[in-house]
Amino acid sequence: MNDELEVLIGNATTAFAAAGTPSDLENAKAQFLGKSGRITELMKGMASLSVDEKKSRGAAINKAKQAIEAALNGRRQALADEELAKQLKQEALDVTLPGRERGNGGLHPVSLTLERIEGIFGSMGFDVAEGPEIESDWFNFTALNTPADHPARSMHDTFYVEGGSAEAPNLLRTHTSPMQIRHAVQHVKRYKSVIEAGESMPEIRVIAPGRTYRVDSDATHSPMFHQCEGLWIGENISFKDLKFVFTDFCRTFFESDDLVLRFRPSYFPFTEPSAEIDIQFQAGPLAGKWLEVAGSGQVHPNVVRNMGLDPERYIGFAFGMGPDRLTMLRYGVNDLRLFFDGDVRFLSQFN
Ligand code: 2NM
Repeated sequence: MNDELEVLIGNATTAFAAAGTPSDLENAKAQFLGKSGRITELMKGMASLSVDEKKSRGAAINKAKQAIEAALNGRRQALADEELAKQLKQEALDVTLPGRERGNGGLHPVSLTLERIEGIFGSMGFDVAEGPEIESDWFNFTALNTPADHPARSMHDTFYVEGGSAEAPNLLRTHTSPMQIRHAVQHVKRYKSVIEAGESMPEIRVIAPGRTYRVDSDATHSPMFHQCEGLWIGENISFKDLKFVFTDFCRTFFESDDLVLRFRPSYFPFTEPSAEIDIQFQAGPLAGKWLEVAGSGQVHPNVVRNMGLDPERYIGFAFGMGPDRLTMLRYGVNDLRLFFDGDVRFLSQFN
């Protein structure tokens, strides 16, 4: 092979090496192996040669062409290898990295409070009654001696829903006391024969925790909130039992043996007499302040009658408290809405 062809091979190899991408390489190829490339030109240049000269010249050009093709293929492979290596590096997966843990989850702070309440009252012999959140006018208001002109009955305060009658539409319960009426009625039905025989019925001792609804929304009120009401009915259950039970509950719930309670006269349609219950911590950030935690009272004779019992024989007390507010007091949370925003950064702090 002559020098001219050696130089051509050298030039092609250099041009291919300079091509950084497959398309650059294809352009460089056209200069040497294309229709009007250097090899084609050399082939055309053989026209004037003799047969013998054509033979040896043709063989030499062919050899050069093969060498250039080999250089081209070598460079193609090198570029492909580079591209693959780059891609592998980019998509590298470190299988030794720790996995993303799903976490264990946990109970909502208000659920923790409800569990606490149920545990404490359970230890005092209270049943837990749960029931419908859509209530009838009878169970939510009428059976609870709530008069027609009571503000709780207004559209402004209560979410009315479809169902019931035009005069007494169904509603989202505004408290859990209707569940206590339901529970008491069931209890009375179960012990019907005992009662009719004039014997003593087992006492009704129940708490009713759950979701309740009122038209109200600010930092301390949510349209959906929780309530837990308590009821104890027997033949000789008095205000002193209420004071003992509720004092014991508060001291256990807040883990504070020197907690002081105050029963302040009040009014509820379903109790007479009625009292607001305030607590006072003797230590800690809330020490000395009177904090309202519940309403209470001796169950009104009309309500006892609506439970199917004779108010001359059966008597007792009831109370109602807000587990949301108890949770705020116990953990020092100052905005009720945090409980219902569903922000895991807040909720995960309680587990
Ligand atoms: C309260 C305050 C006072 C109450 C009354 C009854 C029932 F069913 F016996 F009539 N349940 N809960 C009651 C009494 C609730 O909440 C502030």
